[in-house]
Amino acid sequence: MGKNRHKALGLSDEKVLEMYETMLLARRIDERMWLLNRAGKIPFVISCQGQEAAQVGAAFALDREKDYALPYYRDMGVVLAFGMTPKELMLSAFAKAADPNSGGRQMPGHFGQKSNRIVTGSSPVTTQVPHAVGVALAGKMEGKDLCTFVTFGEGSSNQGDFHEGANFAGVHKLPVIFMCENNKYAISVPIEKQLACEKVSDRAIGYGMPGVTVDGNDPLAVYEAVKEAADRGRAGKGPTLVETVSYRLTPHSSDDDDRSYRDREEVAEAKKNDSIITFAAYLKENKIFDDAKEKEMNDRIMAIVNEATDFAEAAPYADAESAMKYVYAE
Ligand SMILES: Cc1ncc(C[n+]2csc(CCOP(=O)(O)OP(=O)(O)O)c2C)c(N)n1
Ligand SMILES: [Mg+2]
Repeated sequence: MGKNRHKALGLSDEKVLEMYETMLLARRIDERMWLLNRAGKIPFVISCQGQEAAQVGAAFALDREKDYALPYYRDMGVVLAFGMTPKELMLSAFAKAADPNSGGRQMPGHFGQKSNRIVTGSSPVTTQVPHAVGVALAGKMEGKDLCTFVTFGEGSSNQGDFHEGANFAGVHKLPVIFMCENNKYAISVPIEKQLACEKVSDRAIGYGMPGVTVDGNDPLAVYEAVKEAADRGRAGKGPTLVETVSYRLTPHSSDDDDRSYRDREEVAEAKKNDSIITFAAYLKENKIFDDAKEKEMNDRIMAIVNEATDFAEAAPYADAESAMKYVYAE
């Protein structure tokens, strides 16, 4: 992945190690959730696996004190970087009362946390896109120096919400970063049956914004593209479309069996580009990481994952009497 590329981007050794640690934390929490699901302890998992580099690289390029994130269901890397904790994510997986996302009412992956400016989303895919445009418009009207960062899958880029939101943001030059996490599948539908154009980023020209496609397995490439998009947004130059290309390493969700629509060889081939392996190799190549530090990091993360699991499993459910809370005005 090259020599000291992070330094050329203004990223310190500590920063890129923190990036890697956030990616690895997301991966380990996700893996634990699959085990819990298969053990019958949690009902549902929808994975970030294969997209951690894109998610964390992008989040690190934003102002995490000011900017708003409107993530989609795979974005565990984004929400961890924005300040959601492993315990909070596990509370959501176990649908416990203290889950900050929805008090255990929504499916996991419906991220939302006001204190960290993570805007809650809805289950129909892409509804978060016009929301992000609206938040950016409000910020502009109130003279606030903020960008909104919204993500969605490549399948979801066919929804009207994407096109309507992108057009409005382009016309009004709003500081929105549209990031499409292209993982080559929309459930069982492969990319070539989803889009007639070559790249999702080709769509940007229709809305008067730049569109770039970057390697979604390379957190530094994603960092660079999103940083440029954020600078553009803050300078009043309007939105950008960033497409990150990687591969969905798991089935669509814990309720899907991907053996019915893709070859095992294809998945094995994609695993060779897994950013958890390739970015560790980059850090080692640049002498800021080694096998001992890797083991120490992994052990530290596993202790956090174990603690979060036990904490959430023991936490109380919401009272049945509270089921109607937040549904009707009180
Ligand atoms: C409007 C709408 N249509 C269909 C669905 C069912 N659905 C959930 S995820 C998904 C696939 C989305 O694929 P993509 O946008 O590529 O995201 P990925 O899951 O691959 O990250 C579909 C069809 C939905 N949630 N909302
Ligand atoms: Mg997809």
